[in-house]
Amino acid sequence: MGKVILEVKDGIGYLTINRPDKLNALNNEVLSELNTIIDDINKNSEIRVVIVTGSGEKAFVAGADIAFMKDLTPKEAVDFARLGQEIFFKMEQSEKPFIACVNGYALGGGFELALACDFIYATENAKLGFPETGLAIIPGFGGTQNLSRLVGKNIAKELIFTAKMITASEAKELRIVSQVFKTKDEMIKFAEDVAKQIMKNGPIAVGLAKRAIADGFDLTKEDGLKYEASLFGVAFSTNDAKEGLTAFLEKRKPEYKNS
Ligand code: DAK
Repeated sequence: MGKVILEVKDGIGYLTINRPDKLNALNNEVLSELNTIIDDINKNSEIRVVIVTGSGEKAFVAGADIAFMKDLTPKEAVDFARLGQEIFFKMEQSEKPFIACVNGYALGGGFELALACDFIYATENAKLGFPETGLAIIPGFGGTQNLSRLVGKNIAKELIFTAKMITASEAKELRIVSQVFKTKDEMIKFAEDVAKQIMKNGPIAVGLAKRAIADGFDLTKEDGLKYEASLFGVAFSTNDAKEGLTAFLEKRKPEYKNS
């Protein structure tokens, strides 16, 4: 069994980090498999939405693998960092939505994996945080950038400087997590319903909207609006847009072909 598993069912890709004996910690092997699987997901037109979770009940991902990192040479550390950043960036740039389902610990690189997804659900037993400063390192897979963009600089600094873990309900209050569930099964079921709702919509439009929000976020308002307008134009070059608008006027359900 691989360290990262991808199963595809009814348009949903179930991506599971599968190293439960080490709380799904990310070492080179996990990252390399994850890299290949993200490429596969991006190429696979059968997959419309991806649900990301960790194997077992205890952890989503308890961070980058500390045992693995401890003995890295500076060159190996750079390669490890580059690989992680590349993967997480690919997820953010993917046209498919990624939903993080956080079961248990999401720490360090695991929290960063969740933040690289488009939104986050969590179970009541989830604990999220950046323990890195306690290890005398800093988050390196985008955490300082993504968390501060999500919750603002002050809260991000408080969480990163203190290295404290927060509960799922505290994370919901901070709007890091959108919903909290009693069990992992309930959470996955909810994520599947949300995925089905997304899959009713134009696939290219969902991808363009993701891109408009992701890439537009760091632009000035004026440039963001120009960017949105250009992607709006791209949507109008698709058959699906013609189908969506026509179906509304003909009072029928649209049939999208991803073209
Ligand atoms: N790495 C390696 N092994 C880990 C691990 C981790 N992050 N987390 C857990 N494990 C292993 C434990 O060593 C243990 O293995 P055995 O001893 O059984 O062989 C097994 O998983 C079960 O864990 P525990 O026995 O510790 O379980 P507990 O319930 O007692 O505690 C815990 C759960 C999550 C509170 C505890 O395991 C823990 O504190 N884990 C470490 C959490 C952590 O500090 N995570 C952050 C890692 S640092 C960068 C890129 C990325 C990063 C930084 C820079 N660059 C690009 C520059 C990211 C850094 C991190 O993520």
